[in-house]
Amino acid sequence: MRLDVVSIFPDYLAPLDLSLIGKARRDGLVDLRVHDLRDFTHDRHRTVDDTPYGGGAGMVMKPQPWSEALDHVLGTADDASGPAPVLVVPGPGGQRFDQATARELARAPWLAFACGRYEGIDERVYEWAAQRMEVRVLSLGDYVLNGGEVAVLAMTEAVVRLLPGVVGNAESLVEESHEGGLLEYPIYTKPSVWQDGDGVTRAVPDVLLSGDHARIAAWRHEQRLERTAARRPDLLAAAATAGALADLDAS
Ligand code: 6GU
Repeated sequence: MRLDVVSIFPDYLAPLDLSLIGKARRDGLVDLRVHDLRDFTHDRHRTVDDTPYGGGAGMVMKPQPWSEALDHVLGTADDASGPAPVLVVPGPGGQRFDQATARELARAPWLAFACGRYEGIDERVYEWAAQRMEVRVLSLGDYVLNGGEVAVLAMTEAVVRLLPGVVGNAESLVEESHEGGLLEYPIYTKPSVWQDGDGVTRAVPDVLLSGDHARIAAWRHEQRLERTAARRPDLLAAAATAGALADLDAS
C-alpha cells in the first residue's frame, strides 16, 4: 500500500518509522512518503494560512499550497494510468472513523492524508480535490485536536495492521475489540494466582484453567457481552442486528 501524508509538521509523523508500521515499511509492505506543505509555498515566509473571509476566530489554510502539494502527490503515481489515491482529510467535522472505515481504507492501494491545522482548509480545496480523487473527511471522535497529524498516526496504524503480512498472527485480528461489534473479553497470563503488593490474592477465573474449550468460549462470549453492556451500551444495539442478540437470548 502507498501512503502519502502532507503536513506543516512532517516531524509529527516520525513515529511511523517505529514498531509495526516501521517494520511494514522496511518489509516493503507500505510505501510511506511524508511531504512538507511549506515546500509548496512561494513567498519568503512560506505562508500557509490567512484570515477568514466573513470574520471569525483563527486562521484558514490557503488553497494554493494545498493544490500544489496534492498535484505533486498525484504526479508521483507509481502507475500513471492507475487509480488516484483516496484523499483522507482528518477533522472533527468529518464522519466517524471506526473499524469498518479502517477495513474500507485498507482495501485502497493508495491513501493520501491532508493534515489541516488552525481552523481548517479553504473549502475550495475540497471541491478541487473531489474532481481528482475520492475525498473522505474523517473524525476520530467528538473532541477537538489541534491538527490532523495525531489522527493520521491513529488512522494509519488502524489501517496498516489490517494489511496482509503486517500482523503476524491473523487470528489476533479476528477476536479483538470491535471486530464482531463487541469489546474484547478480559485476558490473563501466568501466574494463575498472584499476590498483589497489598497482600491480596488474585486468582485467574477457574474456567480458563479447566481445559474445556467450549466452556471457555462460552465464558469469553458472556464476558464480551457484559463488558460491552457496561462500557459501550451503544455498541450492543448494532451488535444485536449482527446476530449477537440471539446469543444473548440463548445464554
Ligand atoms: Cl481527525 N482532527 C482534528 N483536528 N480533531 C479531531 C479529529 C481529527 N478527530 C477528533 N478530533
